[in-house]
Amino acid sequence: MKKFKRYLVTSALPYANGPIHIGHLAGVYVPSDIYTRYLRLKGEDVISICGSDEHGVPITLKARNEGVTPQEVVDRYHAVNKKAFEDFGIAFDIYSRTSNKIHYETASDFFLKLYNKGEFIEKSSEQYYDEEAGCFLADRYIMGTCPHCGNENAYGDQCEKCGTSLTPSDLINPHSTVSGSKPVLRETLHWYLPLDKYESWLRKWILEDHKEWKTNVYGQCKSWLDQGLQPRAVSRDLDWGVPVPVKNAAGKVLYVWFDAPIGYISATKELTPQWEKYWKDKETKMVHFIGKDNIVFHCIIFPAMLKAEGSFILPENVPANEFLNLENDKISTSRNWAVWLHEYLIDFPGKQDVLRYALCSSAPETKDNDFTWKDFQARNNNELVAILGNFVNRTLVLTNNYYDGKVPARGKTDPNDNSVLNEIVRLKENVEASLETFRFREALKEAMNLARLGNKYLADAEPWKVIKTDPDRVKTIMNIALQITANLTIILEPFLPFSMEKLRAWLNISLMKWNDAGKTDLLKTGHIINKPGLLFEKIEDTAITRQIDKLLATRKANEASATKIVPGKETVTFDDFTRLDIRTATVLEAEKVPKTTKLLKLKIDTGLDIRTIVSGIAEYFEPETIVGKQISIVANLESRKIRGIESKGMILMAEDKDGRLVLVSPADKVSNGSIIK
Ligand code: B3M
Ligand code: ZN
Repeated sequence: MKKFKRYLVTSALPYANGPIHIGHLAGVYVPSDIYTRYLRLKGEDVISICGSDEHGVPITLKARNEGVTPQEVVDRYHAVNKKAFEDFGIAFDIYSRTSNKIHYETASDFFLKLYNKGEFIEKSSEQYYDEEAGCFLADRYIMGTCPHCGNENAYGDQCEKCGTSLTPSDLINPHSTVSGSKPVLRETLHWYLPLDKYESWLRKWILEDHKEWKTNVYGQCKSWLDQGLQPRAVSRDLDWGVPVPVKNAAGKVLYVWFDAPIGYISATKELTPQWEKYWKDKETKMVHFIGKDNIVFHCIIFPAMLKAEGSFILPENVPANEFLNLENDKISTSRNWAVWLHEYLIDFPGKQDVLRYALCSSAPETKDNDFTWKDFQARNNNELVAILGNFVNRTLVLTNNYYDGKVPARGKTDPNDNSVLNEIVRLKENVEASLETFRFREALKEAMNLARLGNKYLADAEPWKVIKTDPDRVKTIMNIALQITANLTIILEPFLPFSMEKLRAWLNISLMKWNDAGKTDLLKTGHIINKPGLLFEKIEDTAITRQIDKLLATRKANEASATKIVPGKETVTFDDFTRLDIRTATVLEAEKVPKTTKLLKLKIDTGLDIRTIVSGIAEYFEPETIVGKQISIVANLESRKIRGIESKGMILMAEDKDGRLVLVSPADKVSNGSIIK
């Protein structure tokens, strides 16, 4: 493996238009934090970069919906998200933002450099324009009917009902969400990065030189490349963003996906005057932590930008994760189907590590994965409490009880002791190998195996029994248990930073180096430890039930708002209405139409005559229950043949929002043939 002089770790810049949830944490920020903490422990020169992505249409949309400025939106969520990361120990060296002056300068300069090198194609095209609001419309600002499923609320870029991706010209009856008016096509000038020019270089760089990338990442890149790359616009007609820094570009800003990754560079500049060594020296290993929806931007577009610019290094790896689901359902901000970090901390104060642990244990590393509250509880109770907490507690309590907290000397060791001591090194190496290859679940499992080892060692050695017969032997046992505990404070530190800080305080030691792990004399004989508290507490069923109930309530609320009332129809004249002959009638006979599931053949008394009507209500009524009922009919509807039966008129039904049909009957019995008016 190539040795690097320093590391630059970036984590996707979250949009500052909403709070952070567990999906973000599991997919991007917990892994990047584990990796960074590990490198810091190794004493590497590493910086971890993140910040708010404050541009893009979702932010302007949110601002518009709330009637505030985009700046107010991003100020709010930048503060909220910065705090959430701090609260969860996601230890970035900087959490910057793309509305900073330094970012505007950096992004403008980057664009200008490419512009001056002639790297862009300038091209006019027709785009939708809102004449009433006087602005071009981003795809998201246009709504209309989906040509595939008829959803009347499809967006210009996607129909969220059937999932089809669209362009605005696909929409039937497009309208602007800004003014409601019908948009018109207008000529507009934009700058395009000719990705096709970089295709063969990208093919080699990714498909040949980076075969080690995760298969989900490699596969997505391959499929993009195999489809062939097209020039891509890097500017937009919008009034929120970094202005395009050339003449004739009034009202145009850099496309958010052009400026956002440059945000990594601006943030590094803001962090350190030595930023260039992180970005321009080939001995820096740059790693981008992202979610799967960001792969193309980080593996294809941004590298092409960097390549075009010419002076920057490229990422060595892009360990993107898949998505985390919540209780078997896609996490969704709009449906409030998520566990929000700030809410978690209200319900589980001080339990940041439990969530970090649960999310890392079931991180969506190779495929989408599911977070469930039951699993969260089991991880806590069966692993953190029963294995790690139990082992540490026994070790520290017994040391305090037997030796007043003084580390006893290790005497002669037996073969089992020796194999336990050797195992510490082996496990440390396993954790390391997994971390280096971005297999964080596996790394955590191996790290926990050290606690498992300690727990089993104590359970087998039973010092609490042996103390009565062979107190010298117990000194050796406890010394070994203490060495394991000290090792845990190193190898679990990247995963459980809050708990390991506590544990170090109880052991009365400071943070050691990664390469101290594996040593079996981390605690010297005679070193005094403190009295321990509880590392983890059992999480009771009631706490879990409360969370599940909260989600059930969300689901109910969503279902209620999803079942919409059918929109009102066009106005009709009174004459139109009186042309319908609606009157009361009584069902005399009813039978199923053979070989159909929905149709009933009804004989009814209309007051005018006895006639047959075929009605599609068999799923809702048994024939015998409907006989004798008084109903309402449209008596003058043109007769139709249905399944060979002449049907004269129509029975009036109310269709409930769940699709259920109910007969419309007069409130009191009236004579058949009474006019309904
Ligand atoms: N803000 C997209 C996202 O949060 C975007 C990441 C930018 S990273 C340069 O999914
Ligand atoms: Zn659709």
